[in-house]
Amino acid sequence: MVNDPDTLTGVVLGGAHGIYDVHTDTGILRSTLRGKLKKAFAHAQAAKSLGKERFRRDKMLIDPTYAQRMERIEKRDSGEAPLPTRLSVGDYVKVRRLADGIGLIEEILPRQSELSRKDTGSTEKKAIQQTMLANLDQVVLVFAMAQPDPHFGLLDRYLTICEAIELHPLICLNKADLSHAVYVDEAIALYERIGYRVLQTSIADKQGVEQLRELLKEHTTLFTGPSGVGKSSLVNAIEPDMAVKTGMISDVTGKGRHTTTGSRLYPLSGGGWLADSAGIRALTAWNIPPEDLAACFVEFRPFLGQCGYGDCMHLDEEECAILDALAAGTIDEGRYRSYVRIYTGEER
Ligand SMILES: Nc1nc2c(ncn2[C@@H]2O[C@H](COP(=O)(O)OP(=O)(O)OP(=O)(O)O)[C@@H](O)[C@H]2O)c(=O)[nH]1
Ligand SMILES: [Mg+2]
Ligand SMILES: [Zn+2]
Repeated sequence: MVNDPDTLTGVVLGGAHGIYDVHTDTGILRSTLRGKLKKAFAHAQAAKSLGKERFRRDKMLIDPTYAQRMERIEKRDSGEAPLPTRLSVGDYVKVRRLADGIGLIEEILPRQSELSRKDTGSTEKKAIQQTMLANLDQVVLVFAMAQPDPHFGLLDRYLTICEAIELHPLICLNKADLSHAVYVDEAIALYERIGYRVLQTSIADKQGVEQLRELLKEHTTLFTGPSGVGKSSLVNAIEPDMAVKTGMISDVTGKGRHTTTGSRLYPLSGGGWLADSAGIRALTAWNIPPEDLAACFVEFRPFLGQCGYGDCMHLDEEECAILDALAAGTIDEGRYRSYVRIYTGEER
């Protein structure tokens, strides 16, 4: 089976109701999970008593791949272990090409990471983790240098989420062609000092666009940031054909573009994937437990464990190593304020 030329490795771009679009080297395959087809197989078995040949012929009229599919399933159905059936956008899969544009997902490959949303039901206890995106490994946090003026408190919020789920963040300050306030330059220096990569880009003069495109290669990246900062403009500059491509994918699924549930991935011509805005909801829905928050501020880390109290929350406790570092100017005041704001649950 490993050498079967019809078995390909692909990436799940999107899906709904048990039908998934899988991107492979030979195009997008509209695919079902093997488990789903098992049900169809059971249905076919039941139909046998009604006259197998007639059922087959009728079925063939509405689905030309039916006979082929059933044959393959019959062959494979003997004594194999069940496969995982929970599939997410971003999953790498083994998919069997059954016909032009049609596939069968046979195996889900191990995930490198997953971004899940805590679905809190009627009771807290029933909260379940729903995976929104698999294998996402990078987030580009886009802000404008001006118009609108950047709000670094919001950037800190995004950064802590990235740190909490170990997603690599890139800070992108767009509209570098516009004149901007001094505090923006100070912030750039600060974020670079604490270890973040800060890109300055502009659509107007294409500054930093090539650099950004390079950084997206071979990654699965989510773009996020406030409205009007130029996220769409950046994506279009990086991938001019993106709009065309998304249109094509919509045709394959036969669905409109305004899907409200689930995320979608878009292939980048340079290699790698871009996650769409549904992933953003998953990201911002993330709640960091208060006791984990300080460690999500990267520059706080060297001081953690050095406070007088083991359970120090670094708010007004005595012998607090974080407050000492703040007083000494080692920790930036604005960043500390962000810590307090997020800790106390203040809106921005
Ligand atoms: N001067 C300047 N304007 C830009 C730049 N990038 C984008 N813009 C403009 O900023 C406005 C907003 O850009 P969008 O790409 O729609 O912003 P967005 O982040 O996708 O906004 P939402 O979709 O609302 O979240 C548009 O008028 C763009 O032309 C830039 O680098 N420099
Ligand atoms: Mg946009
Ligand atoms: Zn402390």
